[in-house]
Amino acid sequence: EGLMRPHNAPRVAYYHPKDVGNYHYGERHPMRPHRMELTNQLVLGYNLHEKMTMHSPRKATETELLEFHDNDYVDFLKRVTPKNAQNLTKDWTKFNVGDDCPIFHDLFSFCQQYAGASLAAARKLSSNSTDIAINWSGGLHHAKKGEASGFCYVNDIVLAILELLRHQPRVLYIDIDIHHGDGVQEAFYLSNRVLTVSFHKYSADFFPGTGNLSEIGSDLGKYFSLNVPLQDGIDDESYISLFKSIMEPTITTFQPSSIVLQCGADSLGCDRLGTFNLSIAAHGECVRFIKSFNLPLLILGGGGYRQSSVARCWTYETGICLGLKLNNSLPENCNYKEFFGPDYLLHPPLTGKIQNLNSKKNLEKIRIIIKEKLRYLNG
Ligand code: V1S
Ligand code: CA
Ligand code: ZN
Repeated sequence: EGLMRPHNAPRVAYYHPKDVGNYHYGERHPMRPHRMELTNQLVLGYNLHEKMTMHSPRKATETELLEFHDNDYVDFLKRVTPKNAQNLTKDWTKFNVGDDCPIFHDLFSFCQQYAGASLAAARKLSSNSTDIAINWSGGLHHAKKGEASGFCYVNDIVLAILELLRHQPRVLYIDIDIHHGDGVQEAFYLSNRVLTVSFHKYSADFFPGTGNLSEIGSDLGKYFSLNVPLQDGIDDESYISLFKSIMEPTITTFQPSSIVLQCGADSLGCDRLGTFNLSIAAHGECVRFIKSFNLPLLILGGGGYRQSSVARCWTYETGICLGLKLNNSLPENCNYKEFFGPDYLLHPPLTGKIQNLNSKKNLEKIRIIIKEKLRYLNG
């Protein structure tokens, strides 16, 4: 237990699978698990480990993965190696592995590690042994029941939500990764016990191409999927104001028993795949706002393709969870400090902004349409 936890500060449990930073998707691939190691070192550099409980979770078991995933898919992930992959080319199409989701060394262990961490975090919340649980290696929101998608193999978010639903009536899922949280939306599309909300860039040629305003859920789940489609270049002020004005009534109306927040950092400015202009301060403000509802909270990672920005963002957000104000100058003694030059600041000024294609009028239209949908939630 943290030695110096202020009376009003929440209990925070931090899950970092040992070795998760040592996996490699491949030289050309934008996803770098090493960013988790950078994040962890920055968290340690700021001494945040003294103020929360630190956990090295065990790997998820096959049985645990099968709570959501198909047997033949889990079996494939378990068996496939870079060496035998060539003999299994028929399965490549079926399970959607290839360029986006490559077969790399120890792939199955990687999946078990990040999923094991999200499951352990969910169990900690379920047993009311913590107020906030964090797993920056999780948040892989595109994985489907029977196939990989968009750098994601197993869906740790769906598994964690299923674990929460064993003890709780309603879970709210919020996704601020720049990509649509399609795998989580699809898993709970027919359910009124999980409300999913994704903020994302939406256009036909931007991955995964789903997440239109008109996707609202079906059957019992009708109105329990919300989508906030945005265009390039959205700035801090419009994003924060839209986020708050949608999430406040969503939480008040849905009354979740817990919240899962996917904090994909590819919505930050200067991301290698993303095209928004958010600062780390604005990204973090979304976390601060959700935390202010004082509900059991599971915080997950996700995308994020500039390693130094990802580590800064998730360290800052770990500080927000703890209710701490972190010094803008990075700690003196910190491994990998050379990654954070030339400024060595937690909040370096944004350079090279992208033109904001979201008009005030269009954002207002989105806000109104979503608020209208919320009116149907209580029948
Ligand atoms: N945008 C993008 C992008 N870049 C790549 C990529 C680039 C180089 C490689 F060696 C391998 C892959 N793939 C994509 C996207 C997938 C984005 C996934 C985001 C994941 C997340 O942040 O939301 C959560 C962790 N894929 C595509 O755009 C699909 C293609 C259509 C184009 C790229 N090729 C490689 C596959 C087909
Ligand atoms: Ca999203
Ligand atoms: Zn993403």
